[in-house]
Amino acid sequence: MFNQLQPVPTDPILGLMTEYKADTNPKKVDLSVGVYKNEVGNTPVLAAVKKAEEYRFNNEQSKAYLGMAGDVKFNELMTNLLFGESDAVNSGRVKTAQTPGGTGALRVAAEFIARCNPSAKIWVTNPTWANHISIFNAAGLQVEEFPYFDFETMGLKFDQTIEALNKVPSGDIVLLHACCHNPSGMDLNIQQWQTVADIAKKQGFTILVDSAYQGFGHGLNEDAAGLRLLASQVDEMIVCSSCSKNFGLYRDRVGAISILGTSSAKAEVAFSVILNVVRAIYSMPPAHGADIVATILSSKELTALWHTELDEMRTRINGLRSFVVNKFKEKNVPGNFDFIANQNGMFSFLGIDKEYITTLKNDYSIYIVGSSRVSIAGVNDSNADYLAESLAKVLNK
Ligand code: PLP
Ligand code: TYF
Repeated sequence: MFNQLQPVPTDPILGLMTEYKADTNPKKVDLSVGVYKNEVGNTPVLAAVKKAEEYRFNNEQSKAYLGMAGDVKFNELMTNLLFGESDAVNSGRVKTAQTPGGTGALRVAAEFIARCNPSAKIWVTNPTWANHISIFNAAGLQVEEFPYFDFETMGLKFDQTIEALNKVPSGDIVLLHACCHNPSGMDLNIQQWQTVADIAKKQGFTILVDSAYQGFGHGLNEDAAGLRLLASQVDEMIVCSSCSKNFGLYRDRVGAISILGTSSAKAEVAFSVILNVVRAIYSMPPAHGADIVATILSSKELTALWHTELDEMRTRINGLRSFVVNKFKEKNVPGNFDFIANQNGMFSFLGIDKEYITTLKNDYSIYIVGSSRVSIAGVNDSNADYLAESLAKVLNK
């Protein structure tokens, strides 16, 4: 049965992560996977998480099954974190289910969309996180791209975005990144969110917001402003969220799917379909990580500690953005990289050709995704000179 199988290439980002780990060069630099790193290149467990884990260790009463929606308290707290003070939430139009990570949320969303409309097309930004395409294809849905990032200006091509969205029909889905767009770092401003909301209402398509970096751009509320604007104006939407980055719970697999329905009753029906999808994939999500998030968000003291730690991560990344631009100038890296300082979250494109990226990996042990996407958090005081000098050498050759 297995004999006719052909090997499938690994995920290009996770594959680089493995190659980096195996590299013995002491000067190696990892700018590949989107994992926050501190000044010494580590990804420590947050202190708020450690405290919540200690509390859980001492207070956990049972490991009996939870339901398909997972931890009810977590779901309520995540709804509030995402949607804030909202009429949609207050009127019972939002329902949230805990999922195994943001990826799990997206996979459940894909199956849910296929139940709603098996011929729905999923419109994604060009470019987008490569896994988006795999996830929706895996549910049998067709994925189409709309123009978003402009490699000429290293900014948005919003005129073309509008033009394309004006042709998306009712019954299709438009997938937007809530903030910290992966891979470009270029986000919509609030006027642009409003423009998209107006087009969605006119055309009748449904928006799916992927929120994987809330708190990493400008702040918890600021980073949810676009999705909150939509929730206050559209009839229906889907939100997939991840606690991997903002709670540093990557391997614990914590996320959620939220749906906004036209009424509380309609949302209830849609939610029953979501739970049915969940039942046929994994029955119910793992408890640990969601309990940690719920413990943090229901304690004033732990929430304050988490805010401090999240602010620290965001401030470090934003500081690194200007630091990198200045370092590249100081070391005479050819080209203008000023745009890096104005983008959000973990990622930016360097906009350099693939051959340079291969040389940087093979000759300098500097790991960058083939698209030229760099994860800014991988830069620190100890490797910045080496990175900029190597880049200058390679690009000047
Ligand atoms: N969506 C985007 C845009 C991402 O960058 C990621 C990756 O971290 C995810 C979703 C999924 O996150 P996870 O499954 O690790 O929670
Ligand atoms: O884009 C990234 O680097 C993160 C991490 O299959 C990631 O989103 C990458 C690939 C993947 C899962 C997570």
